[in-house]
This record gives sequence, C-alpha cells and structure tokens, in this order.
Amino acid sequence: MVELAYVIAGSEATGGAGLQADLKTFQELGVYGVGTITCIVSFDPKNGWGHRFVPVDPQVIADQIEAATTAHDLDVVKVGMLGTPATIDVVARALRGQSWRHVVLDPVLICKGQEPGAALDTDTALREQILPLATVVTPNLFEARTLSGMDVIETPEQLVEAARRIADLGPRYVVAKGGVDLPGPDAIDVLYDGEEAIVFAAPKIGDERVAGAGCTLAAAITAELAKGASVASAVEFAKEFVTAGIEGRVAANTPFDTVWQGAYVEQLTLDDDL
Ligand code: PXL
Repeated sequence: MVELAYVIAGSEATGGAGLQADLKTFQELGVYGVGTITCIVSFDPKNGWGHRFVPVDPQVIADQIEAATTAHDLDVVKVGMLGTPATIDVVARALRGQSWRHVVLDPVLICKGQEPGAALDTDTALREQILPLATVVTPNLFEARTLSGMDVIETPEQLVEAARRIADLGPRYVVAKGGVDLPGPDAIDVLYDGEEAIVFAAPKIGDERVAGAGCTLAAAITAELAKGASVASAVEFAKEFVTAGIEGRVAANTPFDTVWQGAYVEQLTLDDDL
C-alpha cells in the first residue's frame, strides 16, 4: 500500500514553490500527496515579480483540513507558508486536534509585499503556536537568525548554535540551512537532534538562489519520513534530491530559476543506462 503525505501550504502561481513544489516532490518520491491551501501567492510580472498575497478564509482552511484528515489517516504533515495570524490559529488548532508521527515545519516568515507590521504578528504567532508542535523545522539562514535571535550567522559553528537555540523553542530536530547565503565554497546544512549536530556539506551550485529549493527540501524530508525513514537519513536523502533538482533547474522568464523535482529520478535512469 502506498504511504500518504500531507501538506498544508500556500499556492505559488508560477509552479516553482509552495504547494505545487511540495506535491511534485511527493509524487516523485512515490508517496500519495494530499494538500490544503492556506493562501494564494501570484508574483507580479509588472512589478518586479513581487508577491501578491491573498489569504484563504480561515473557515475554508478548516474545511479543507476536515476533508483531508477525515478521508485519509494522515500521520506525517509538512507545514509551509501560512501568512497570517488567523491562518496560524486555525492550522495550530487542527494540528493539536490529532496526533502526528511527524510535523515538518518550513518556517516561511515573510513574503515580500506583505505589511512589515503584519509580518511581525505572523512571526510571533508562528513561533508561539506552530513551532512547539513541529518535530522537524527547516529554517533558512534568514529564518534561523530571526528564530534564534542571533544577528550574525556566518560560520558553520554559528549555524549549529542557532539550531541549538531553535531546538529550545520546541522542535526535536532542527535542519538549519546555510545554502548559498553562508560564506564559503560549500552549501552547508546542519541537523541538530537535541544532542548532536551533523553538518552536511556539498559544493555550491552557482551562487544564486533557486526558487523552490526550501519547499522541495522540506517536502522530500516529509515524503521520506512518511515512508518510514529516520530523520537523519530523510535529511541526507532530501539534500541529494534538492541538489539534483538545482542542477537540473528550469529557467523561466522570472529573474530566478526554479528547482526541477524530476531531476533526481532522471539522473538515476541515466546512471542505469550506462
Ligand atoms: O519559498 C517560499 C514560499 C513558500 N510558499 C509560497 C511561496 C513561497 C515563495 O515565493 O510563494 C506559497
């Protein structure tokens, strides 16, 4: 029987990030994906591809969660962009309403185009209501700085310290992502499990951010956990999967490329043919 993975996240209209990237990742990794939409992001090509952000009505989010969790016995969920305190309230209530084997939180903090004031409320609500429910959280460098309260994170050691501080806020496992933003030749990610830190390093592929990398990494971790992997092996595999997706990235008319979730399986097929 196929395993199921659930995602509660925003729609991103170009197909590069958000729920679209999550569901593509689930499909590539052989799990049956179920998705709930929290908000709709439509980049604006007339305005520097800035974010246009529309939250879904909280009752409609609750209805979607009711349909998804009643139709299926779901025990592994990824939480992506939430976007407003009202959305966070309704998602936190739903998460508390049943037990989960894993809650993987991609703590998407701000979205360009949102009011800074509203974003602060959202950050606080995410930290107070969702973070303590997460078993795994995957902050990027900016999110790691915000959640840890550390102004400067420039070395792998500082990234480990940030992961420790974020673990103190509730989640058992913290995957802190240095990505292209941490200085040095390698893309460094840290997995902290409450006791020890494992540092993953892979040579950076270019020095530009590729859209959808964070979403895809957290979704790949979620899919692997759904299939029964340990957190450490899920994270290690997810990094390989995203690295392939970045290597095989899709160019678009946007100023940034996007991850191709099909690249990992394509590479495997090529290897088999040799
Ligand atoms: O990559 C972060 C992200 C997550 N979710 C949605 C987004 C974005 C970035 O654009 O639009 C819906």
